[in-house]
Amino acid sequence: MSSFNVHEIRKDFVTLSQVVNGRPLVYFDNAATTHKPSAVLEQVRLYNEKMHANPNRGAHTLGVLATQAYEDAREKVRAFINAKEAQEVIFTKNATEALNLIAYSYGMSQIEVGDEIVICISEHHSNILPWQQVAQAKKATLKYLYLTPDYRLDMTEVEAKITEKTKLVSIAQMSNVLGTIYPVKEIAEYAHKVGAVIVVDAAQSVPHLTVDVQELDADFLVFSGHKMLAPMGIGVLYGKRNLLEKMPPFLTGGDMIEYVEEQSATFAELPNKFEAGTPNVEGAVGLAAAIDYLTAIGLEIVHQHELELTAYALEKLKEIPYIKVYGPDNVKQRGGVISFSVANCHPHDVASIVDTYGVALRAGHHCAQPLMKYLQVPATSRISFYLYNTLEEIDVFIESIKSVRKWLGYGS
Ligand code: 7TS
Repeated sequence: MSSFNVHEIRKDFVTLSQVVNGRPLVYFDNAATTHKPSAVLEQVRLYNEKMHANPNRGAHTLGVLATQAYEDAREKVRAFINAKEAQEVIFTKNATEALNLIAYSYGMSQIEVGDEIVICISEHHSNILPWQQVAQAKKATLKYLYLTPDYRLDMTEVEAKITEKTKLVSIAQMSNVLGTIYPVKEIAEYAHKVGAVIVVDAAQSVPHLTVDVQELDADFLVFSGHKMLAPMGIGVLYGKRNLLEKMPPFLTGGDMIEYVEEQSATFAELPNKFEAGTPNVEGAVGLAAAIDYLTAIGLEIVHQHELELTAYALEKLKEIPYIKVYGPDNVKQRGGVISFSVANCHPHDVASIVDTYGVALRAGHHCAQPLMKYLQVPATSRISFYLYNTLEEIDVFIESIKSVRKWLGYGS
C-alpha cells in the first residue's frame, strides 16, 4: 500500500465502529491488546472450516493441512523477524511463557552462584519475576539499570552495571509504561563483550517497529501475537540455534519426544523440543495473517503514523497545566505509549470518567510495580496507539480528560 489512509484501514476493524456509552469507541489500550482486522478473522475461520486437525500426528489429509498451516506460520514469523532458520522460532502461549521458558531452561541450567542478571527498572513483571526465581534458586544477583530524569537509559549506566559477573541481560525494547525505546543493539554489544547473553522483550516493539534479530544480535527475543492484531494465546520465542540446542526442555510430554522408554526419553529436534502438547494452530494461522496485513501496509508507515499521533497527543497534553507525562519528550526516543497523571485524581477515576466519553484507556501499575515505586507514583493513566487510531480520536480524548477534574469537583 503506497499511501496510508487511516479511515480506509478502520473499515477492516469491525470492533472499532462500536458505540460505547452512547459515544463512538476510542480504543487507546493497544499496549494491553489490539483488535483484529477481518483478514485475520477470515483466515482463522478458513483454517477451522477446512484444515482443522491435530498437527504433527498421523498422515490423514486434514492432519497434513494443519501441519502445513502451522509450519507456514512459523516460516512467516521467521521472515518477519529475520531469523536465520524457522527452527529458531518456537511458538508459545505469549511473551510471558516465552520468558519463563528462557528462565527455567537456560537460566536454571546456566546461571550459577554469584552470577549477575541485569534487567531495567521499567520492565514488565513478566520480565522480572522469572529472573527473581532464577536468582533466588541459584543464589545469583538480580541487578537493575536505572533511568535518567528524562526516562531514558544512559550508556554509562549500562557500562557500569554489565560486568564480568553478568551472565544474562534481559531488557524490553520498548517500555509498556514510558514508551521509551531502549538501545538494545548497543546493550547487546556490551553484554556480548563480557560473554553474557541478551534477552529482548519485544512485546511492545515487534508490533510497531521493524525488528531484525540478526541486526540486533539478540540471543533470545519474545513477543505476543495479541498485541499485533492476532488472537490471544499465541506468542513467540526466538533463540539462536546453538543456545536452544544446549538447553534442556521446559515442558515435557507429547510432541516433544524422539523415543520414550519406561524410565527415560530422548527429545525431538528443534523446534518441537520446546513445543510440548497440542499447539495453538489457529492462533499461529491468525498470527501469520496479522503479519501479512502489517507487512502489506509496511511497519515503517505504521510507525510514522503512530509518531504523528504521539507528537500530537503530547503537544495537547502539555497544554494542560495539571497533567504530568511520564516518558521522553522527544518522539524520536519513544513509541506510541503515553503515561500521565491528572493532579489530585486517582487514575481509576480518570479511566472511569473518560469511559463515559467512549474512551478506553488503562489505569493502574501496568504490571510494572518496581517502576511505579521508582517514579514515586502509585499508578498512572496510559493511552497507547496503533495503526487504526486517528487525530480526531485524540481530540475526543483531550475533551474527555479536560472534564475529569470538573467531575471530581476541582472546578477546572
Ligand atoms: N512484556 C511487555 C513489555 C509487555 O508490555 C507485556 C504486556 C508483556 C511482556 C506480557 O505480555 P503477555 O502477552 O505475555 O501478557 N503488557 C501489558 C500491558 O501493558 N497492559 O496489559 C498487558
